[in-house]
Amino acid sequence: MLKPQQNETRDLLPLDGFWQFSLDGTNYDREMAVPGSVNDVFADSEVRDHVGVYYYKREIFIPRSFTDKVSLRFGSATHHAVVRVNGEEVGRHKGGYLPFECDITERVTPGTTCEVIVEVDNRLDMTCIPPGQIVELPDGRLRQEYMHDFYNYTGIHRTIYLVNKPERHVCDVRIVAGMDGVCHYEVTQSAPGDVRVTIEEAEVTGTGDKETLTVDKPTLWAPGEGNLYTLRIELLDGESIVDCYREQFGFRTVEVKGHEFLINGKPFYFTGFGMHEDHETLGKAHNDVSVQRDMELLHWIGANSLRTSHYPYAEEWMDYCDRHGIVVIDETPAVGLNMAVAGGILGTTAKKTYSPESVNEKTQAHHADTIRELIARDKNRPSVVLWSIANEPDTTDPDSRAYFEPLAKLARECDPTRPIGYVNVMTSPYDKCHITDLFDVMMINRYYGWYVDAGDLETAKQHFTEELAGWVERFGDKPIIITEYGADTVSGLHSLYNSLFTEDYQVAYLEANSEVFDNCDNVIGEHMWNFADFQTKPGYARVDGNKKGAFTRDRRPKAAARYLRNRWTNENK
Ligand code: GCB
Repeated sequence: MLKPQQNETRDLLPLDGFWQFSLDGTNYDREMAVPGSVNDVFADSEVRDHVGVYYYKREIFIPRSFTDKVSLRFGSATHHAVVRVNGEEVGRHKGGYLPFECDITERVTPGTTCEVIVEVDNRLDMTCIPPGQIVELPDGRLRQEYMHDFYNYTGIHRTIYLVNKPERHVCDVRIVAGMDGVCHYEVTQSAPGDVRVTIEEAEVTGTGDKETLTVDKPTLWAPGEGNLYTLRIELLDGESIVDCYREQFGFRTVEVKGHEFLINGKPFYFTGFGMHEDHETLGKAHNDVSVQRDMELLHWIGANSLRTSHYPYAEEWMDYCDRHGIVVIDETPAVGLNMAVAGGILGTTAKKTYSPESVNEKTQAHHADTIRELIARDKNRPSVVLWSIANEPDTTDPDSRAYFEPLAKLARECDPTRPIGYVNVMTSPYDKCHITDLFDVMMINRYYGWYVDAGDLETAKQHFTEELAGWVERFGDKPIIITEYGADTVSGLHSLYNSLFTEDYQVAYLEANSEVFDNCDNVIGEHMWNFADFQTKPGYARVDGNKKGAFTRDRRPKAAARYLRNRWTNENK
């Protein structure tokens, strides 16, 4: 799905600001800011603890100039949305972190107002990605349970745009451009007609919906070098331009060869973090300056990459990565498909994960939708080098294969140009996992020295080294990225004795883990968990959230941040 844009043929108006807000759809006695998470805003806990639908209402003006195809375009609504204009449903969407668009042309009159109501539902059940369960408590209250540890923030988290685009318009474009300067594009139009496609910086032009353009000695997009080109698509009616759309892209090549990950033919070593869209008060709301701050800190620390754990991030975030040469592992919202892991790494319940009562065919169908929608959104981004189709699913259950095999196939069909992977959980090592062979890269989350061998880093190193040797023996032709390793750390807490939760222990833990990675040739990347401390679900045994950040939640560096900066900037890891 294309991002909306303003240009010579298209117009858009952001609908950010205060909307009327209600928990029952009749009594709009509150206001709620868009974009924003609803949970940390109100002083009482009625909104915070609500399990169900939140109603947003606003009168909007349709400008007189909006006479063509008019739509409402949402960056995301977490987790489900029904959109009504003047009382009529104009669209609905399932899934909390991907965009959707509702055509409202027939419902509105340019130059007049209309009433927009957005019903945002925060409930997660087993058909959802991520999955969850609603438990009815003895006193009739509802409690939302889920199998991931981060807080289930809800709301309209990204900008809503009122969009006007020509009746005949560019629906989509797919661009594949390699380091050889060859750019294949494929335009989808809403109705057939003439087209002119130009790479603006190189002044090469094509006249078909599907063609190949060549740029002589292009300036490559590369890690740390966000060199972008612009593909301008013009739909023509004789001499006149009826629609125009500009899509940025980069010339770069990504390839997995043996146990190496090559970007533009050169071995790439990932340094960086699994992250979260998570901030005090904002929750999961997108905010440009917060993204910019995080990116500046990534640059400072010497990180060249990140994983959008555990859901697709805002498009503005991805644009930033494209512009600044930050390498991205792009993850679907499929986190918590694991009945044995209760939020963190080790749980107690041993229910079967894949069954009609838990992760089932409907979950799989929706999981497939999230793969399609994610790839449709981010397919042209040079920053994206690898798709992660799930985080820490149960893959010890033989039924995991029937669940994942079609999804891996689908991801490859949606994008034959990028490698694919999934992120493996500690309880599913090389001799128990049923799906590793379906993927190009092994991504593994390991907590030796924290959830196991806590406080005993010598044993942790030994166990981790042994496990890596097992992976290499069995799947030695594939690269390994350590997508999580980390230790909860209370900023300001110190000890001479490497006590858990101290800054000293976090540094010692990172040192020990780094030693293990450095001794394994297949390891081609390290993403510490997590970039910053983040909020976790209520009722979960954490002191005000997950404290594994290299930075605190307000982005102050812990000692670990300086350790990583030293490692990642000096050793050129
Ligand atoms: C994991 C999960 C991550 C958790 C982390 C932890 O394995 O992938 O979402 O936050 O462990 O800190 O427990």
